[in-house]
Amino acid sequence: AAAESPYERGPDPTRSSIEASRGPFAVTSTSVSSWSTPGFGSATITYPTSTSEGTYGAVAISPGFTASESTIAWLGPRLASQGFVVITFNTQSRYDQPAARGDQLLAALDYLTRSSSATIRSRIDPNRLAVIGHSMGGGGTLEAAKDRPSLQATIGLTPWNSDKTWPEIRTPSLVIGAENDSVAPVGSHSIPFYQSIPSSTSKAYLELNDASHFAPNSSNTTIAWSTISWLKLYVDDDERYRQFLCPGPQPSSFGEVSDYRNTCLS
Ligand code: 9J3
Ligand code: ZN
Repeated sequence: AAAESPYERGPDPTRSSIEASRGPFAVTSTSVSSWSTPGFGSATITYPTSTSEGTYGAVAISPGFTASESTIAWLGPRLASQGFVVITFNTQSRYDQPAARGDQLLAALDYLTRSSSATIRSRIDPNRLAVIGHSMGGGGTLEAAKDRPSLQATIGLTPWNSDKTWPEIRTPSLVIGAENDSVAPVGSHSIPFYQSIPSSTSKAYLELNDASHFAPNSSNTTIAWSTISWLKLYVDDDERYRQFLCPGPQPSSFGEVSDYRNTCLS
């Protein structure tokens, strides 16, 4: 086999392991009040208890317009139990626009790597960071990657942004749209975002069949397996997960996915 990434964590994945409600790592969570989080609101940090495999990549997750952390909280333990340190947060204002959400995603990562407890900092590799967001938070992931190209992955969940063109993006980006989204219709949001990212940047577009704008606000197996695989492949350079993304799901009108596109660069 090709040389393995030094950042591989956990056992060899299977379809059932990436779809499971929890991964192989036991996790714990800690709350952070808005008084102690510079540049974003109150937050929850969820991380693997084990240190026996070394450090983990870290992921910040923003909710959407008018929404609270609770709407994306399910992703904290879902992703952390696969071997990531995850911070889910409330934005400073529920009305913050995508650019402000992008800044807050970066502030949350900076908090994790510089100001969180020694227990948490010791688990994080500060060079392997990613951002996820729902709706305007998903639009914020593109803003964050434009501002900080050293990010290793972005994932937009039914992302919304008034800026439709992202030729600046150099960070591997997964765009997850919802077929029946009437708030951020895929034809004017997710698909143009995907298409405008350069073909030299690793990118994928996954469309949730028959789903609405709010599909990412509760546990969703398709979002989970694709997000886990994207983070593993690009944050951990873990090639064991490429099998789930390339060629990826075959769209079916009766299945979980109604469209899937991936440049599948090596
Ligand atoms: O974060 C979102 O759900 C964005 C969609 C939205 O309400 O945009 C209207 C300005
Ligand atoms: Zn459909």
